[in-house]
Amino acid sequence: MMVPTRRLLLGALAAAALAAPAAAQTTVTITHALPLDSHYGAGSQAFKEAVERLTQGRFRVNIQRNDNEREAIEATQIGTQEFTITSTGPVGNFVREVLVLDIPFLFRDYEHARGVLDGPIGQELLAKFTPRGLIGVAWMENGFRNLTNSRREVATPADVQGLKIRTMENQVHMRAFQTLGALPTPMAFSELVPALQQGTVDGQENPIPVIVANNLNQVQRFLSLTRHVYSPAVLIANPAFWNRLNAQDRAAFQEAAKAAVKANRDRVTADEQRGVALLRERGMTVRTEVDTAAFQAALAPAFEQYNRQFDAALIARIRDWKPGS
Ligand code: EAX
Repeated sequence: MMVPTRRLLLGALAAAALAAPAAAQTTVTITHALPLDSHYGAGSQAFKEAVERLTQGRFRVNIQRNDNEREAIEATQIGTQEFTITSTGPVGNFVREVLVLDIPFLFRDYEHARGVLDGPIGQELLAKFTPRGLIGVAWMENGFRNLTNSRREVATPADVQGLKIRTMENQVHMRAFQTLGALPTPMAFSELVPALQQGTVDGQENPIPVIVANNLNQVQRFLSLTRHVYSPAVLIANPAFWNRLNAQDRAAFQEAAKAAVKANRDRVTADEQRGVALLRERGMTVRTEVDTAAFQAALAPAFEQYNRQFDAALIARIRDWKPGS
């Protein structure tokens, strides 16, 4: 029998390679409301890098910006995109149980918030997404929200009275600002800057990472570090896409989600450290000392309402969380 020459062998392999279908590559889309150079962008890029590496390029991640978070959640629900990173602002309209997370002054600091969301409570709340036609993949972070406006410095609840404040499409936030005597106007993030430029609203509230990433210093003069709400974000997936993944690929996407959470939180921490100085450099008047106790006292009627309206036991579990508990 004739021994095949090396050339014949390589020829056969090349033919076989040409015949074998290239490993099919699937492109998945993830959106978020903020630019790539932001705490959401840091998360989505870490997600992209890990998905493409862990699936040997069988999946490619396409990152897009959609600054209407409610629309992005709907698109993920119906499957015109596979993933979105969104604040919990509009999520309560889809998964009511999540609304408790937006109660003002519920979280003491980042350790408290991250500890609760990374623990059993966080998992319990992620599981509430499934019956609503969404997959809650992982808790990410937007940050502690602070008040900005173009009218006056704010240090006490009295300073908020009568201000027209843009809020997210979130009934918990709207009730809080109504209770403080402000005039809350809910709108999508996509409408915020024009509304501030045209004076439709006087102010808005967002974490320092959002104010920095979107140059809100260009349309707002005063920033007060009210830290009145810890704003979680969440990575959501389309159920049909997620359930179609085999176990190995789903594990790869979950691993990538962990990388996204770490990159996102690290960026929030960095932005919090540099934010005040940077925004002062950009011309904002920043008030770091705010009468938090007075804000909490002024919100007492709202807290009573939240306890009646939502799961009071869950609110207490969150409030009483301690490291290691
Ligand atoms: O999630 O709408 C908001 O103010 C959010 O903080 C922003 O879209 C980032």
